[in-house]
Amino acid sequence: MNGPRVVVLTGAGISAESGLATFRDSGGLWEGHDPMQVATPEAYADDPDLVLRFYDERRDALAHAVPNAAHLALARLEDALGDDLLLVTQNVDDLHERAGSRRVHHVHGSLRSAWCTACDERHDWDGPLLHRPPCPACGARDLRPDIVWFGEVPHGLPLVEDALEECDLFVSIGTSGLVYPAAAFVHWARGSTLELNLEPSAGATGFAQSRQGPATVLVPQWVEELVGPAV
Ligand code: BJW
Repeated sequence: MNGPRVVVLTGAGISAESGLATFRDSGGLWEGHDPMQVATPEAYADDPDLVLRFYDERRDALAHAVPNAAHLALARLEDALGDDLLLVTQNVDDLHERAGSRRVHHVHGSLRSAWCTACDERHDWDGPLLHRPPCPACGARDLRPDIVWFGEVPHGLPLVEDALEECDLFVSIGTSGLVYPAAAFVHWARGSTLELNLEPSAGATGFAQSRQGPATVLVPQWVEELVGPAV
């Protein structure tokens, strides 16, 4: 491909119109929870039932959600750009994949995966974890959500860093810009930068351009500008 090399970062805002709660907006996932009580390894050690129930409920909600126009537009962008697009998501849902994106890089893990802390195997997982099911590989009852919590290292950062250093354009969609290292990607990007968000994020001033509105409107518009109308 000879198109522009594009890195797209998505956050909870892109899935909001699919009915999945964001983290920090009013009515968000953490309104009734202290993040430090559910999204740290320490929280899990202190009260595993609380943490497992929180993620079981979200896995259940995900089963009833469907991709929206923003996810579909990014899948179309991949069809047009091929390997010149790297789609990086902080989201632990699978709505990009279900929209048709094939190369999705989940830096914060996946709700539909369980990680056995006894044998270190990861397993596709759609059911609950609260009842401590055995690991399909080793039988230990030590499966935890395969999620990157605060204080843990996000997945695959070298690949993202390389892509950002070589990209022509970095686009951040539906993320508050409050969680690192993703919040710093805009500063690692070599090329032009664009934010698409409901409102200016905490990092908005770091972008060359910032557009405000719902992802289901802004993302299809931007994809059409870049690769033309859907046929
Ligand atoms: C719409 C919309 C619509 C709504 N259309 N838009 C200082 C500097 C650097 C780092 C740190 C620091 N202090 C502490 C740290 C470390 C820490 C951190 O960032 N803490 C902050 C609180 C400051 N980071 C870490 O610990 C990370 N690890 C790490 O740094 O390791 C060290 C290391 C790094 C590199 C190399 C080697 C070592 C790990 C972070 C893990 C984050 N995990 C979570 C929770 C687990 C997953 C889960 O439960 O699902 O991931 S936190 C939570 O926030 C979740 C999200 O992925 C993440 C980002 O949230 P997001 O997506 O931005 O959602 P919201 O709700 O905040 O925002 C939604 C946005 O959408 C809003 O702006 C809305 O306006 C918008 N929106 N509807 C468009 N319809």
